[in-house]
Amino acid sequence: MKTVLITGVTGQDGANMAEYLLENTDHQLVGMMRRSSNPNLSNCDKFKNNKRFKFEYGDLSDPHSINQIVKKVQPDYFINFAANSYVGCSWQMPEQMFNVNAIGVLRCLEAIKNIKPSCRFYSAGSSEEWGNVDYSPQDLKHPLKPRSPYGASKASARHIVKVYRESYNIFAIHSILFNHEGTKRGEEFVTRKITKNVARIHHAINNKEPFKPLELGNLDSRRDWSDSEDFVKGVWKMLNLEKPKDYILSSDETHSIREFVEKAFTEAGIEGVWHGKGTKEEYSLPNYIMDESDIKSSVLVKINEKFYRPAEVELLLGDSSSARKELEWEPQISFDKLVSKMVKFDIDNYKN
Ligand code: NDP
Ligand code: GDR
Repeated sequence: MKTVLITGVTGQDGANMAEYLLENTDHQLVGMMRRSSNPNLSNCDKFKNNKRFKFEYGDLSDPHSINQIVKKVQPDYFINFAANSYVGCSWQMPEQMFNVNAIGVLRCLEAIKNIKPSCRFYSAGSSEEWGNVDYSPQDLKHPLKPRSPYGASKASARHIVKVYRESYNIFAIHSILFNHEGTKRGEEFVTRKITKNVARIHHAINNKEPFKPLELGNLDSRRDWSDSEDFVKGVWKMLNLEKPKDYILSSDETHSIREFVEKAFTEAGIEGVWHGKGTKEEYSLPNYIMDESDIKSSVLVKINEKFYRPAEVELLLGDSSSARKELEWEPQISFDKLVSKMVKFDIDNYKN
């Protein structure tokens, strides 16, 4: 019986990985969670009481906790999905970003080297490491050009994983993951923010109530979006390779935030029109006016400059051909299906 240690198990990918492994392997799972004043375990509902799963407290910023868990659990696999993963806040807390996302990875590697060197380690890298891209689609030869403290922290993690792999012969991977979403996605990320707000506005329209618009920042950046449930399968394949090798997981398609907005509203049966320019641009219902004095209730989306970033990654588009060929990995959920799944879930689970 093998043991898999998953950090970030309360987040999107950690929870999807736990569900996938409980269903498809007979391994024991240990999920590391942070101490918090009011824990949110909603992503862990399906497995938190499973006999093959248990939680351990730990924090990537605390080397003692990482060492103690590795000593206690003696993991065969260590999947590090823990991070401060929100690019948008990384300018507000750059040092914390580096402490958790970069030095945190170093702490995991040190614990493995000193306590369980045969353990296979996975670290989640990001397309944000490429940032201001030179060419598309991006492959593993693309230079590291991060645009945010988050991207820079992940680029540092990339280097240290490679150093430990080459210096100590540790099975350690830092693959590049492009954006991936789903119904466990945090609400500060643009896709989930959109689908949650589409559900809110859908509810209001159905009940003939006024509604406030969804406020967004840059609508024209482009992302390569996939489903997190597809990605955890690819990560598990990487961890079971004969030799460690980094790969890219991506959909190999790119779409703008604007396209995501349109598709999400259309999915809910709401058709809007764009008008205005720059920060005055709006997406509105052409004919939805509660009464003449309430014309504003027809605005579905407006721009709020507070969601602009100090430096933006304008375009991401991955080349996952190596993963598709060598891992025989292929994403099952298309962009359209992803938007549809998220909108449907948020409408079905809408609470006023
Ligand atoms: P989430 O933000 O959903 O989850 C992050 C997890 O990390 C949460 O469980 C969180 O715990 C935990 N965490 C945060 N800080 C610490 C800490 N100091 N010590 C221990 N745990 C901590 O991220 P995702 O699941 O979306 O992403 C997983 C990984 O993949 C991350 O490393 C992310 O940077 C990377 N990635 C994600 C992409 C995506 O599009 N989703 C794309 C590329 C890379 P808590 O619940 O307590 O906050
Ligand atoms: P990203 O995801 O920065 O790509 O990082 P996010 O969803 O936060 O932003 C995507 C794009 O949307 C634009 N945007 C907004 N973003 C947010 N969050 N909120 C808004 O209101 C808004 N309006 C426009 C952003 O400017 C950006 O261009 C995600 C994370 O999961 C990282 O952890 C991961 O490494 C990368 O994907 C790959």
